[in-house]
Amino acid sequence: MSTLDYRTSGESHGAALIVLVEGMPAGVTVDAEWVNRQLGRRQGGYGRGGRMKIEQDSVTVLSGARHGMTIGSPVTLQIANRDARIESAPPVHRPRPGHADLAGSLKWLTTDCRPTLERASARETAARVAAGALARCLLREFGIETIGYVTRIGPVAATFDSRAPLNELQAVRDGNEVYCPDPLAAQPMIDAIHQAKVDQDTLGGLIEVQVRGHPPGLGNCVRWQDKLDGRLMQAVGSIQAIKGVEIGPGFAAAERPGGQVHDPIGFDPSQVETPGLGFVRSSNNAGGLEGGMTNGQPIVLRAAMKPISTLLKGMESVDLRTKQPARSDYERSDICAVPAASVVAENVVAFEIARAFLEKFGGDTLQEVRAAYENYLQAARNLGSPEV
Ligand code: EPS
Repeated sequence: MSTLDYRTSGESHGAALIVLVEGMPAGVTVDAEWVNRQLGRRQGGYGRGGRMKIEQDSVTVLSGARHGMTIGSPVTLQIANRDARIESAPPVHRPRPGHADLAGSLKWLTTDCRPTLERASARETAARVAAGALARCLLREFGIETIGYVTRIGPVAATFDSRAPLNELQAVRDGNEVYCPDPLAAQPMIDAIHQAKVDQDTLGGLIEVQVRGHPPGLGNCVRWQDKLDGRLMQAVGSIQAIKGVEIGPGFAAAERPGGQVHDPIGFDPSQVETPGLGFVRSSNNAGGLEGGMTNGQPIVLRAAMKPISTLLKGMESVDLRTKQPARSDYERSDICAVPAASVVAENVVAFEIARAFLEKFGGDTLQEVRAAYENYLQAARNLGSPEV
């Protein structure tokens, strides 16, 4: 049994994107339709560019499953690119500020930014969504759910209660084109994206991801590499265009005294069947993580996405061949991809949760994972009782 992990490969205009997932136990249903729904959501959202009209992302399961179930071997998922024209795609000599163009050209010693941008493109996130959605096929077996939504687009912020039941948040989110849990903010967000398009500009925003239904004790305070807060920040911070990640109130907690930040601990025996195992907190400023481990409260994480770096009107740049001033090149792109990024964040967070879950409860088969999980829950509920 290996650690749950994944690797992606593929270029934006290459033949396909591939993701190879290792460490899935045998016996998990591979719900390809569900995975494809996640891919479809990633393609959507108001403000997406022309590419999304060409592609219809869906996975082909190349390995690791039989009769729709995992068999313990690596699962390979392929998403074919319809716009597979990497060999004829034109060179890009005038790097776009904010994109990987300049840094990559200096790294790989080329005046053509094309090879860099082909891999740096956010198209790669389709593969990450497929991996996360596959991981969710496992998490769903244990009632663990993740949700991502948009809380700000440029100047427009959402107002909503993030403690609302997930199905309520999801119903509102899925009812508008910006994946926002505040129905009143959705139209002003759409208007702001439209205005950015008119201005030949782009817009960023904020994303929130929550995890619910998971047990305490995922992650580890022992090795810095295993701390789940750091791992979640890496998973989300590595999504293209994300420039900041915070857990709970994050940076705002630095402004308040401890007595107004830390979440008082209580115990309510009527709640022992809930993920907190009876331990209740009157607030959740820790965002569900203390010491790099889950504490049984919902995980709440936020990320800031900068505006897309390809501007129709271009920006001041330099032609790498001559080093003379030039407007940056234009590549077909999006005006705003914050809704899409919320889908990516929801799924990469799910993958990290599944990895941490299998670190604690892992086995070769789903049956063994379930037994380990139930055994743990029973022991944790008995903690401190006289009969233990
Ligand atoms: C994307 C595919 C890309 C862009 C976008 C995200 O396709 P193309 O470059 O062919 O238009 O729409 O990529 C970027 C925003 C970027 O900066 O690279 C996708 O599938 O998400």
